[in-house]
Amino acid sequence: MRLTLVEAFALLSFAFSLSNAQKDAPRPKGVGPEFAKFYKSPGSFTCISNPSITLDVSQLNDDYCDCPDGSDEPGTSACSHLSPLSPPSIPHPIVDDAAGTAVNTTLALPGFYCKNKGHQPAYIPFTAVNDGICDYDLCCDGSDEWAGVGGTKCEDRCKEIGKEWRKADEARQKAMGAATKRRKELITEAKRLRKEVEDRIETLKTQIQGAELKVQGMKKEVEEAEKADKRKVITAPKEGGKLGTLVELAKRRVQELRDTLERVRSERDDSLKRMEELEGILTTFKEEYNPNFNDEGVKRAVRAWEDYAARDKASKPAEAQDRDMDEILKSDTDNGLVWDDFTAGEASDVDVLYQFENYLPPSLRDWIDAKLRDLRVFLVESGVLAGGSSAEVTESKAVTEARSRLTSAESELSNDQSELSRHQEDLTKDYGPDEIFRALKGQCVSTDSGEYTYEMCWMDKTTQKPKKGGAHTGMGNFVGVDKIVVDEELPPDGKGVGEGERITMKYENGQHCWNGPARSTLVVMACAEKDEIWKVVEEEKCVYRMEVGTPAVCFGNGKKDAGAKAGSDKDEL
Ligand code: MAN
Repeated sequence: MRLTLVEAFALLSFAFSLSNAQKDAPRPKGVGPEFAKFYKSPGSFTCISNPSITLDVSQLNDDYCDCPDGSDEPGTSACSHLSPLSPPSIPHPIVDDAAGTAVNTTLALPGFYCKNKGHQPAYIPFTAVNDGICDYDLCCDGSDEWAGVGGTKCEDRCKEIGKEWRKADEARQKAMGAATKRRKELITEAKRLRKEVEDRIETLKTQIQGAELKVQGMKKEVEEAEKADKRKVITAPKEGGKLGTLVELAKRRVQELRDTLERVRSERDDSLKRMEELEGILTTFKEEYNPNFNDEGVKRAVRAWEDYAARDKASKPAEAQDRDMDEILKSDTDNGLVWDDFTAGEASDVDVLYQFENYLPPSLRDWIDAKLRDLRVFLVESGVLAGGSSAEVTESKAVTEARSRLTSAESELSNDQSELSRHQEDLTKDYGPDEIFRALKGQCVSTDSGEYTYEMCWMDKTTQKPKKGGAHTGMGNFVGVDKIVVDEELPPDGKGVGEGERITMKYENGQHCWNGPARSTLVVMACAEKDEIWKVVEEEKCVYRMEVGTPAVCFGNGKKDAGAKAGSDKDEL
């Protein structure tokens, strides 16, 4: 569609005049800009939540409540008896006589709108309109007392209040910035800690696989050592017994022979060296003597040497012989002969002789062995035999050592397994939003209150210590993270939990209270620049509530829920 220049101009002028008319139409007293659209139709007004009811414009703000939702009295307290919009905003239906339909009695408007020029606009409850009190905290321009009831005059204080508020707001913003930064740092730290746990889990899994194999190996070693024990039959003499003495003698004799062999070999090697030296001298002598000197003695000596040299040379010791000798000269242990296995902690000679199953074929021996063990256990359990027999006591050193290696491998494995399940469980724990409390876990904050110093350790415990001295009283151990909705007046310094949903930590099962329950603490948190306990109250006997500020719960939007009222000068972080 193409417009002519004149048509376009005409349309533009219409739109301009319309928008100007809308902009210019004065809003009735007490109406906020977001509700202005309901008050535009000239001459009449339709109740906002009850479109079936239309009133004459003169009925607006005439101090008489015509609309069931109070929307005809935005600037007076005439409808202030109706339920406020929020909170609570649960409608209370009643039957509208005229229409016969259900209507609700909840106010359509949030309150009387104070423009508060120079500060922030705000809604004040209708009950406060023209009540003779200047409510500067919400209505700094004093417009809520427009009727001057009883001569009340509220001057406009928005300029100074606004200035002060902006100054405080700047500080709040700064603090909020610092708190948000701190929260980010905590989240980074929490992530790092989580990663550490995850990595440790991976390491432990590998470690456990290795430890399991080790345990299996050690079990085999114990079995082998036990089998070797059984194979020893008579070779297990007791020190001091006949066989033990024999073992001692054999051990000593073997050592003597080894020492002698070593000495003889070294003497042999020395003699061979001397002989080689002499033979060298004589060879030189024979080559260098002068046969022209007719010295019979020399000639005889040379001949004798030639005869000697012509004879079979004394053969050098064969290398193989030397190797054998090296083997013999090795220590007994290196030769696989562990004397201790035959002496220390062994059964008496008689015991060994009576271990008759050792003389039997292996299959029968194992069967009898099992039966005998069962019988022994039965006799010990029935009190016929005393516990701990020579069979146990006389276990070989090799078995004892293998068993102790197995025990320590098993305990290493079980330590790793319990550490693994501890870490796996930790990953499923509730550490709050972004797992932030991981970063704070174990850290503590304390404050003095009344006769006590109170301490709260994140995800750990709460305690109470008398200032005069004396022992700590446990006020509970950490149970879990939770949430509650609170609705509390915020102190002027903002150090309180305020209004809205708040994260909590429960601490239970503290020290038992005389004539009361086990002590418990509910920690309610709100956003603050640093961790601090604001308030401790003993709500009931031994049931405590701590209000705690921490950047861990600063979610960037500030505690809007706590200071959502427009223009509230109680906005906190
Ligand atoms: C101590 C403190 C108090 C508590 C009483 C109960 O004095 O723990 O908080 O109320 O014991 O006997």
